[in-house]
Amino acid sequence: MKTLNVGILAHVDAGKTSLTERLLHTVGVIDELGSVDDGTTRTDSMALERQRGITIRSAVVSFVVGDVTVNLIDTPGHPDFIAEVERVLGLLDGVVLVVSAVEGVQAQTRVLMRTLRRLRLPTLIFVNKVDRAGADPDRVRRDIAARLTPAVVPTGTVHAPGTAAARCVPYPDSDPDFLRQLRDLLTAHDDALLAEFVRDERRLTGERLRDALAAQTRRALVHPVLAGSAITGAGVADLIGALTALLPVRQPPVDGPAAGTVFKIERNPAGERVAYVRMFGGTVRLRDRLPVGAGRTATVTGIEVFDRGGTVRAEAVTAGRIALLHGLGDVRIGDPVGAAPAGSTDARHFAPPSLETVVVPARAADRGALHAALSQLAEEDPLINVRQEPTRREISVSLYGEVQKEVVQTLLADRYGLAVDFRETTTVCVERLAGAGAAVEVIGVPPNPFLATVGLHVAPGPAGSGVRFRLGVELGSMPPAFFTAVEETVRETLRQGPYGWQVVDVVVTMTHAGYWARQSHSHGTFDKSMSSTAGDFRNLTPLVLMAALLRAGTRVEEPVHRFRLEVPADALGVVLPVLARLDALPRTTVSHGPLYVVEGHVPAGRVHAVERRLPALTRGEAIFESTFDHYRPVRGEPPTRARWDHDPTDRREYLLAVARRVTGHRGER
Ligand SMILES: Nc1nc2c(ncn2[C@@H]2O[C@H](COP(=O)(O)OP(=O)(O)O)[C@@H](O)[C@H]2O)c(=O)[nH]1
Ligand SMILES: [Mg+2]
Repeated sequence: MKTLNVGILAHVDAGKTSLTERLLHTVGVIDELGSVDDGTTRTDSMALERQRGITIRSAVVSFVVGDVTVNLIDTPGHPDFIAEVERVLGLLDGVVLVVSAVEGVQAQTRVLMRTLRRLRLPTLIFVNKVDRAGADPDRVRRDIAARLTPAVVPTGTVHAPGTAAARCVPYPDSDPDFLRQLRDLLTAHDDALLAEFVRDERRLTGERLRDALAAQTRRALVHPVLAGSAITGAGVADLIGALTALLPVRQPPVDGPAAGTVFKIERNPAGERVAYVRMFGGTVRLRDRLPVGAGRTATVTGIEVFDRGGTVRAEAVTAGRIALLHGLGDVRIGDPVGAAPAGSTDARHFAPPSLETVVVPARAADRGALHAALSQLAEEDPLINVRQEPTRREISVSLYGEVQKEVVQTLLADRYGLAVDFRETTTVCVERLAGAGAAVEVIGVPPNPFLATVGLHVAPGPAGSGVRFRLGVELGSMPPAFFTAVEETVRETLRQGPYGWQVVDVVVTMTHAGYWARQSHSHGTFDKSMSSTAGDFRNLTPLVLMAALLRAGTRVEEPVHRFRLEVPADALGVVLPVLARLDALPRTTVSHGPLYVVEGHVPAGRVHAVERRLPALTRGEAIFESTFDHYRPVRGEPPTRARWDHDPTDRREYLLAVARRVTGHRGER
């Protein structure tokens, strides 16, 4: 069977969940249309999602169009849950980006489109809510071309926008304006098409141009813009047609080795962990025993596939499809199932959480239960990155924002009966290298206490490149397990640089490697005092790396958001000084009739303060949106982060030991 995995992405409230529900209804999977406002949709199934009317976790529903199984993945639009979007991007064949016909392009729309373009993910744009008062599909299309991408083409027209009777009518192939628009856009990306046009204009018929539109959409070169309403259903049948006509439907090989990726973890009511797996190749059958990453294997004890708005038990799941697999044990999001899918990476598309806070149980006796509960929540949402500070035993989590914080609080109360409070939210900084540096410790040369030689060189990498580890020595010069120990320890150590923050965008090269081969006493027992073990490399690597980092020098950088603020014109005078006091720097201020639109940058740590102040200053009429934009060096004394125990060794001891060596009697080398 052919398959198509489509993500529904948008700014919060553009109508993703309503559209998903409407699509299920239109294809006949559900008889009753659920509503976000009544808390009855298929995809907002968590109690909290229904109460709040926002999507927190991605959800999968499935239906069949012709001979194609379509899996739809509804995603959260609130920036606090961007990690959830990130986790599904790698499994999509295409995307429907929803834009409201009333609000138009919003902050998160731009963040998403930038990423979709970078990933070259085929994307249809759906202008939703054409029925709502104030809908202006033409303005929104111009907005899309100006602020998202010029490579767009509307495929129809909207009659009576802004009324319940709004209708969407596709342009016929006989419409000369439509054909001219298609021709201009499509020939810009296809020289063969352009040559055909130059040779004989009449050869570019409506049919020829529609084929070219599909081909270029599948290559993510252009983006058709459709319109409609999730509430009235206008335009939705055309959207369904466009899914299979314009997005890349696939028929992956079902024989060959099974290969899939875990993208979501859930616990069922019995407490059992269930893994959402996107299959990229082969077939997984019930009771198959499969590798599941990190050298472990597991036996599949249950398979459910998505069907008609729910899930059904199945004997097998084949390439292209999504399934719930039972029995995989401790798998984590991102783990492979079977063979690792080709080209899979753990690449980051969006910024990591920029805030953190200490979680305090209402009753001190609940601390153990709280740590266990947060660790379970971290299975679903690994980026909350639960940590416990060793001396005061405080538990801390990383967050994107205040809404996510409330969600964590409510989940702890609802699922685990734990009442918690939060300490003040603080900003998570990063460390970036100021230059290059190197250090080496040689086996058998005091004061190196470990049976290992490790030399490391560190240098700044390009922005966004993360941590890259390279070998500057022969791979055959040591057993592979020792190299693995060094690389894993390098990545672990970089989570806390000299100031305690994650070191980003760094290239680490192993310049020296050495070990003592396994020695035995004459009577045959293993002599540990003369034989290197992986432990020697794990112990020595942080010392060498930290010395190299200190020599290179690191700068602490803080996250900065880009903001967009709409304020009533008469409130601008009181708002601007408050922004200035909160370090929010306006770059442009443009008047739009009765409103001013202010755009600029604000430190992530100040966003919440700005949001809190605005309602009182603007009679509640301000609209403030912000998304992460970049890191910038902190001014003044760099903040040091408390040192946590997520690795077993005491960092401060490392630092002191290393600092002593760097300045020690052996001098620079
Ligand atoms: N009038 C109108 N309202 C809509 C439409 N689509 C969604 N809504 C409303 O917009 C709000 C947000 O919808 P929702 O589906 O939760 O958006 P999401 O955050 O993108 O998932 C809800 O109150 C919906 O009833 C539409 O096409 N027309
Ligand atoms: Mg939603």
